[in-house]
Amino acid sequence: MTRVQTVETEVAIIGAGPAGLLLSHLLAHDGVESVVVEHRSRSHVESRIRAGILESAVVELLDKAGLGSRLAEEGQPHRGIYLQWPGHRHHVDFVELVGRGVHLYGQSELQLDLGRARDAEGQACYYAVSGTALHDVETDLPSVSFADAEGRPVRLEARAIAGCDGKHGPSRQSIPASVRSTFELGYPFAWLGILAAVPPSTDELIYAWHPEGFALHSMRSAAVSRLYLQVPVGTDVAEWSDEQIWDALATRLGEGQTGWELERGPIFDKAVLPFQSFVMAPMRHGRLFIAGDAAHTVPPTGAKGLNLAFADVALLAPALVSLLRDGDPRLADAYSDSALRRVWRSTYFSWWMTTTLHTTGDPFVSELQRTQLEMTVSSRARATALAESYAGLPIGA
Ligand code: FAS
Ligand code: PHB
Repeated sequence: MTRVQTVETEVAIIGAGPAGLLLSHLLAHDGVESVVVEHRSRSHVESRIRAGILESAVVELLDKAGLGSRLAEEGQPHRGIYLQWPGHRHHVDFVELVGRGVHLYGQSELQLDLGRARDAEGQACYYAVSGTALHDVETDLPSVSFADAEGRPVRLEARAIAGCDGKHGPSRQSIPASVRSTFELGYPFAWLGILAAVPPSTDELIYAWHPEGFALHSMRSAAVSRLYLQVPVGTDVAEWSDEQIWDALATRLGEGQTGWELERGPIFDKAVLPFQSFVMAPMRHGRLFIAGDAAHTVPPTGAKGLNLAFADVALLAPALVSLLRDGDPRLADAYSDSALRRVWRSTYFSWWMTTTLHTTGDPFVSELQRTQLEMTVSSRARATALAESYAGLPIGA
């Protein structure tokens, strides 16, 4: 019978994604120790292609935490976005409207920065674990058990558990069903996303409504474009040849855009990204605190998923420091309500962007969508509301 190795720490963090690693970093800077437990390999976690847009408050948070140097060098500041429909393209200038923009910086780059920062501070992190289970979350001495990469049983004894394990992790289920409320909204479409070795055909993101379906032109660098197109739910990426993808993108982004052409190039990554909106409340039960996709997921149209995860952590870190270092439970008691206020605002904005820009095939809805877009680009008040939500509110607002 293999002896169980017992490890003691203050905070057991489940998940080495952006939420888990940022939380360990912020806790360490305030003298609270943590151990991170991750069930995928480090190379897998760092290779995932995901988000690209960072709100200005998140950029400030990362910079203040000493994580902003590569972001400052390689991240691209964007003033705003283009909203378009056939024959119309309008730039919404967030900086002019609300005094702040966004940064374009791939989540995979951020994951590398976070991993290196944690290495430099000797962060304890178990990768490639299995059988993660949470215990005694309603007591002051909760624990997490798992088998390490070599299959050896480990029990992590802590004073709090942070569930940063994404939408498929075990933390969510560790809040009793009698306590837990879940809210879910499905969408009848998904995105087919590509990475292509071709310079972007635009300086800032283009969100395009088109009768054949939505398209988004984003980017990762001066040499790599990131593009998405609306596809039916359940689409298999193998159904789309590279030529069909480029043809659809060229139509949806280019129709009626005189003098503009979409540059094509070799596609080196493509995947179908499902759409779902999900919120779980509360985001705290006893000594279990949930952050990031473990508590909520939003469709990517509003570029909110990653930003919400960081906003949760920006609230959770000081709450845990106050509770565990200073014995003051007030921020921890307020964490769930404070986090959920921003979660629902971002969920609403993601729903608004998604339902405004994705075609349903219903001509009546198409007229409403086109009108919504026209009103947004022709009314300063409406454009300001969009800018405020997309560029993001101050964290804690
Ligand atoms: P994550 O899911 O990133 O991390 C959770 C971690 O927990 C993972 O590493 C997982 O392996 C680990 N874990 C799970 N179960 C575990 C267990 N039992 N034991 C131990 N560890 C466990 N957001 C945007 O803003 N824009 C986008 O374009 C965008 N595109 C996306 C594309 C895809 C395919 C996906 C899945 C998400 C996308 N998102 C996007 C959202 C995404 O960026 C998330 O919001 C962000 O990764 C959330 O970070 P975390 O909460 O840390 O969760
Ligand atoms: C991206 O660059 O991956 C991206 C940008 C904006 C979105 C979604 C994804 O709304």
